[in-house]
Amino acid sequence: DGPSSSLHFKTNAETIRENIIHHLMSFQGRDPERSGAVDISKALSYTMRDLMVEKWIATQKTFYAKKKKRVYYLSLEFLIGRSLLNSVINLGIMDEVKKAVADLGYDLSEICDEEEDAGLGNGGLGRLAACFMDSIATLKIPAYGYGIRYEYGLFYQQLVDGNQVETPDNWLRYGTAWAFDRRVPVFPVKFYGHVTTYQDDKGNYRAQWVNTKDVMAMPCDMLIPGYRNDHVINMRLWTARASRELDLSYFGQGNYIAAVESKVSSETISKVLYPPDHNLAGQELRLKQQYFFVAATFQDIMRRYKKKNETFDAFPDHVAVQLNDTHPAIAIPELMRLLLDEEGIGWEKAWDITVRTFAYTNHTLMPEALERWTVELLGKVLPRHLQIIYEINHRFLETVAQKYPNDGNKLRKLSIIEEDGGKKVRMAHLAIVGSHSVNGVAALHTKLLQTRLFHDFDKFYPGKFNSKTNGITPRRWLLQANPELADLISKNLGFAWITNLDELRNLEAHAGKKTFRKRWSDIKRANKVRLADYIFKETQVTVDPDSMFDVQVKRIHEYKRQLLNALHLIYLYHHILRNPGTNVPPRTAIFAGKAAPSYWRAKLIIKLITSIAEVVNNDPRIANRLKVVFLPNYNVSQAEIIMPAADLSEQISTAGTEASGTGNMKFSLNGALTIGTLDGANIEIREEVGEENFFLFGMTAEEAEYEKLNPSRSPMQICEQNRDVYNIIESLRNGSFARGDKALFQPLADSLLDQYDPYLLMLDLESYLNCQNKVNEAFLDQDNWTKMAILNVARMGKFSTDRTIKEYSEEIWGILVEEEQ
Ligand code: DL6
Repeated sequence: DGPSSSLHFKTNAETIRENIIHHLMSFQGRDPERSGAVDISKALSYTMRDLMVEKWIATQKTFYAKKKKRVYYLSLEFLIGRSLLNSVINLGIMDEVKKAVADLGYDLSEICDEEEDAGLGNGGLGRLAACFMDSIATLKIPAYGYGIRYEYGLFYQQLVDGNQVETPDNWLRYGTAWAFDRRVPVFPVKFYGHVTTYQDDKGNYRAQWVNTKDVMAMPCDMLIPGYRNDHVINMRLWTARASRELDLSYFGQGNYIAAVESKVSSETISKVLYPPDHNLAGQELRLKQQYFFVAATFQDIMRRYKKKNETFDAFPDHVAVQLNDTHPAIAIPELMRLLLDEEGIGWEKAWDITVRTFAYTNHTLMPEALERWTVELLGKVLPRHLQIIYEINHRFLETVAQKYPNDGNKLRKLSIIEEDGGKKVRMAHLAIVGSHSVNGVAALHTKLLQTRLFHDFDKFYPGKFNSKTNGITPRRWLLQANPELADLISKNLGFAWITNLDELRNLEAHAGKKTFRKRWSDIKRANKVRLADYIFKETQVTVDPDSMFDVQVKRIHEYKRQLLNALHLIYLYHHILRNPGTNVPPRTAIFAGKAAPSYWRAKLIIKLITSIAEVVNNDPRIANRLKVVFLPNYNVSQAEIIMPAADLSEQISTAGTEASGTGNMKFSLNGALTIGTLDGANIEIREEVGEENFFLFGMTAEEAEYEKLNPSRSPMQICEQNRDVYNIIESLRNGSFARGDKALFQPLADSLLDQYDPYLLMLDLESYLNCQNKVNEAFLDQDNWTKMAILNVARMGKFSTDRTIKEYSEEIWGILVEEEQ
């Protein structure tokens, strides 16, 4: 843990302390004697940023000097969380910083807790992008992240009478130390207007997009340090600014208020992150956000490219663009527009350059999440792009018709334009046609993309589809979140696992040692005590650290089946009441997660869970053998407390619905055992950890698909055949959990009894209940449970984003990752 080299001040505890004091006084105007944790937190963050700047400048120079190709990772979401502790760890100066902070009278964890989360993402997709940035920096890949600097991140969730209430997440209220707001380069972004043509000096007709309303994009740079490698990469997030401070035309009319209104309206573009996840927002502002960051990013890419190149022939050899879902897919017609209209390149050549530049990652199998913009809206906001999309589609459908003559159905299925029910642009089709690579995020997900959602495309473009199983960064999700466990591992295996997660395999040899298991379970218990304290602080519920911590944390969505988990808790409640002598181990069921504000059914599921908690936690007959907790406002820093403390990880989505999941990996890497279905990356986790160390239940994706069409049993029949199941459903209908209100949870009971439940809860329920019984039995043998937990951790090497990013880099971006010596 020695101090880092090549810094512009020596990083020992004393200089760090001096720098903190310097920042306190010179930038915050605070008296060090009277400063509190908030002030110190900010001053320490600025000190860390100072340390990163020099490395960051040096890193950018290495890109210019030797690396040919750069990667641009375009994402509308980066769910970063906190950065302070991460930067201390990645800079490798933990001991020095701890001492500097202690000399000022504080504990580092207390200082780190003052930082606001940067919640610039909804869930898995945004958090994956943040983990990718860490691995890209650690592997020294010449890449940049590009996105939007939302003024308001994902909403803040409160629980009022057990119901979700949203309030704005004003994370920039007191500024952030991690971002540099820059004045250059600033780029105009055009909207609306119309398209004319003119003849250029070579006599060719060129399109011109005129009479537009422009908004300026200002860059804000966030520094992302690699793990102890002196490498710092850049994430450029754009802020919208009015193109002129005030629109002067209004002044002519003497209308000052209208001038200010017009400024505010331009600047709303980067105001707020859209909260629906797995659902299409469809609003004009969302489309404008997408084009805004894409257009600014491409002006930046072009600026950088043109510094070194005269023509565009080599563009795809210098530029790789990864589209994180279809949110940035408007980049495809945008690059075409720049090449055709601004650079005067012919269509074929421009198209060849475009396709070789782009690669697209799909993150969902939910049909309702696939983006479709109405032709009307797209034509209004981006008229030139609509023309280009039509032309792309026209030429694409010609090639389809060549391959499948006289097959109108094929044309209809593959077309970028959906014709029925009002014309719409299918952004996923545009992304597939305009990219040279399309990847899913786990093996099953990719297979289902190829066989179901995009079957015709897979046939049409053999070899274009490929799989890149997601991962998580071990720096944040083990080293930072679970320092005691990380320490135990490092003491036994050395430090190599931090950048080569496969090294964890060597833990297997320790799983058989009693003293090692004892140390392991002591650490788990300490993490559970920490979570229990946090739960008490947030909810005033006391939980027993010796009970099984059974955790489901993720966005609330029907397909993720928090309701199935709730049904099991009702079963357990009934079971304990009926069998006071039963030897089921005490259990604490912990939930957290946000529901999209307009997703009423998801919100009703939250209400059900909080209502079960109210009944169960206050029933003296239960005598603390079951507790239910819903933690409000799930975010990255809360996840860092939860993951290390879990015994059981609930990964129970209907098979064939969850693209990958990454929470499943975080839990397993922290020594929780999984109860799960054969869905997403669960399948690969089970393959790695061994089926004997995984609690499997439920249908396969094939069976689920078949059951949806040909149900073997109706929910009613299941109720009739199984008394326990009947009692569970009945308690939803008779108001037991709703203070007697029979109507409250009726919609949930109805959905369960509905013949057409797309998520098949009832068909998986018995298998789930049986599997939970096996979990109970297994938990009674604590020593064996610990052995299984150790083996889980030992076999998680595959799920590092270092592996994922290496695959993207070498197989999609064409950049070899240098092995560090
Ligand atoms: O790939 C990251 C993550 C997956 O692990 C989850 O399984 C998947 O649900 C999530 N997808 C989204 C989709 N949003 N949209 N569109 O968040 O991606």
